[in-house]
Amino acid sequence: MLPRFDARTFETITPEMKTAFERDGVLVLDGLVSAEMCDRLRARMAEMIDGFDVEEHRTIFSTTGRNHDQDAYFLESGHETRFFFEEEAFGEDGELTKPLPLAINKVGHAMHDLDETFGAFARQDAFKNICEGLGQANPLPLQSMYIFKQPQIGGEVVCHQDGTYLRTDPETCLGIWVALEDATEENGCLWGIPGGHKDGGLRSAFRRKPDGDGTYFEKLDDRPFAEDKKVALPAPKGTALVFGGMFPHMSSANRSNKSRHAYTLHVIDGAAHYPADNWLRRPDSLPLKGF
Ligand SMILES: O=C(O)CCC(=O)C(=O)O
Repeated sequence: MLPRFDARTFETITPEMKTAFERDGVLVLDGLVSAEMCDRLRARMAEMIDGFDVEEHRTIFSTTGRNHDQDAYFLESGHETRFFFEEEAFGEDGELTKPLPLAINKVGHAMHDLDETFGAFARQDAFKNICEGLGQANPLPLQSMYIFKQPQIGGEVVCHQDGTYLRTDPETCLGIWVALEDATEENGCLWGIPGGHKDGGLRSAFRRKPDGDGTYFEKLDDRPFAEDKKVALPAPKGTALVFGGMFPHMSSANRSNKSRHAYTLHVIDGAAHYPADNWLRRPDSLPLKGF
């Protein structure tokens, strides 16, 4: 059983929290975010979906397999607000099988720098104190995702390390994942491998091609993750799970009738080097900014 910390009155990372984080690779902070803040973010996302143009999106994703437009839609999402669908959201006729708000898999990846409500949520003092308390000298929110894990069609997220996608040298990435509604084994909560962050290094790197146009995975270590050691990380609404870039984690498909909305913020240390072959590149017009 992983320790759970009552974080309703959280101010700073305690020595006990730091010990647990270093040992397990993950920190469970119950009640870190108030129900009101969770609801405010959900309401704002509902408004953003209302303003989303499905037709424009359909044009980009109209052909089977990835094409240049799809790659660009994803690559630009590092400095935009982009909408990605659940794989099972479209029928064979190419039409949505669910109403739009129940068809989107996630929205990412720069809302924390583009939208006032998301910015206020992402830059709450508690998150800054977590990053500093866990050793970051100059925490920089890099990307964020609103993840829906929709009822019945919410897709599986296979076991991965966030350092695969967001690399710094040395490794400094921190993920702060917040349950915006109860996340249980039934509706696809996160799972993780306690201590797995120390089991060898990064398994793979997701890189931008040198010409900037497209991405590829590079295998760095063939050993599989020790998935037999994974544990469920159920998270009541308002709980935050904090994990580093080496922590192997995953979530299963959601076949239940309940959604599992979550918001995750990834923060790097500006004191570390950010290699140019990361997929996420910010243009000069939207530089990273601290808390
Ligand atoms: O919410 C999920 O199911 C996956 C989230 C995740 O892998 C992450 O935030 O790094």
